[in-house]
Amino acid sequence: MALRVKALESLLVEKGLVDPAALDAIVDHFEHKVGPRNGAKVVARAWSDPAYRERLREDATAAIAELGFSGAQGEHMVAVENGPGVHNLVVCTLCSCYPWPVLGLPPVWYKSSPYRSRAVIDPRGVLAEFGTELPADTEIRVWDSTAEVRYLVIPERPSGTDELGEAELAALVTRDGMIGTARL
Ligand SMILES: [Co+2]
Repeated sequence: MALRVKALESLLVEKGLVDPAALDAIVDHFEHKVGPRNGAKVVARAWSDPAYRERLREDATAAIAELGFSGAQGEHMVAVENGPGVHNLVVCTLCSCYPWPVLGLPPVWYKSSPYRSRAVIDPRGVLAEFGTELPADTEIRVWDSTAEVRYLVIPERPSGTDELGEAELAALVTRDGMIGTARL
């Protein structure tokens, strides 16, 4: 696949249809500017500001847009909150729907057929394979993303972080924590 992509890119550049610098800029944009750091800021704000958390519950699309994150693949956002005894996991069983404005591009495994099918059939087993062992009495809620609705998991705020500011809190939030395959 990597070779095919490279061959296609070379051809497009050779024919003058794309500018390699523009391609680099697009990849950089999704990897570094639209990556999961955006979602981490949303989570950190939700942990720090109860009024924001309430707005996130009521209308996640609008609350996320307050921080400047909106656009394609993020038009209808729902925030799902982990808490004592509840863990949320996001999948797209049909394809690879994913909240681009807050998480960037999906990881390869998110698009794989084993993840897409097994996250629904055996979420606890899938989580264990990610190294996420949940207590037996924790309820696991699996959310199936669609072209209509995209989900962002709000992980539990780690203990011992009372003194941290938003930027420091955001640094603790991982991409997999916001998909739900990991805990923080
Ligand atoms: Co999909």
